[in-house]
Amino acid sequence: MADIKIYSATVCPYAHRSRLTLLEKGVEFQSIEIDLQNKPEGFTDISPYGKVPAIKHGDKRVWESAIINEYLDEVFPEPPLLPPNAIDRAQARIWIDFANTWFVPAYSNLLRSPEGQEQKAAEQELYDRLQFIENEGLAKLSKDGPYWFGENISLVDLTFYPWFERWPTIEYYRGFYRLAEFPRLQQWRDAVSQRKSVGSIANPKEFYIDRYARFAPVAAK
Ligand SMILES: N[C@@H](CCC(=O)N[C@@H](CS)C(=O)NCC(=O)O)C(=O)O
Repeated sequence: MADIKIYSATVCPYAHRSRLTLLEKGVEFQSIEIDLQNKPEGFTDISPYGKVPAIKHGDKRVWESAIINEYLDEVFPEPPLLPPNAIDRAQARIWIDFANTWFVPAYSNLLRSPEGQEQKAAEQELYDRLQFIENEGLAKLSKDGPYWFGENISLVDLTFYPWFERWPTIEYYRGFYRLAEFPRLQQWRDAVSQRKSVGSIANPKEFYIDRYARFAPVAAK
């Protein structure tokens, strides 16, 4: 049995990515829920940045979700979650980087913007990112398959999906319903949501709406 422990928080989309990767690999693992408001003593011995996710594999430690996912893909090669050739793997890493440096900040900015010009700018920013995914990503790479790279699920799907499971937060708190304008993205989200791995740890939208209230400030009166 693989001796894997993942230090996680149910609310955290980054930890969600790495739990999905473990589930897709079919590896047995132990998930340890960390209370991020009250981290256990010594947590930085396991996760030097003090964040989730982090994993322990035997006595080895890995942290940072994107790095954890690539590590898991290397040490548990079946089923592979990166494409077989170098150019497609490069594309996959570009999209994982896009998720971290362009998409997630846009989602967070909108959630954190209660009103006014700042909120309008954040809406536009998120809209632009969705449009880029639709036209530059899914339209060019998915072909007729359900996933980012067509027929086979990959780390790119697992990297983005947690924010789409949390999408009701952006609708509820910011009235942003514009995902409806992107048919490929919606089909992609539906396909990924049907995965056994995803279903096995999915939370209802009420869970996220409740837990994300603290990240979505209301306008001052
Ligand atoms: N770049 C990190 C981000 C992880 C992250 O921000 N985790 C948050 C929870 S979603 C966390 O642990 N926050 C606790 C803290 O910063 O003290 C990754 O990809 O793993």
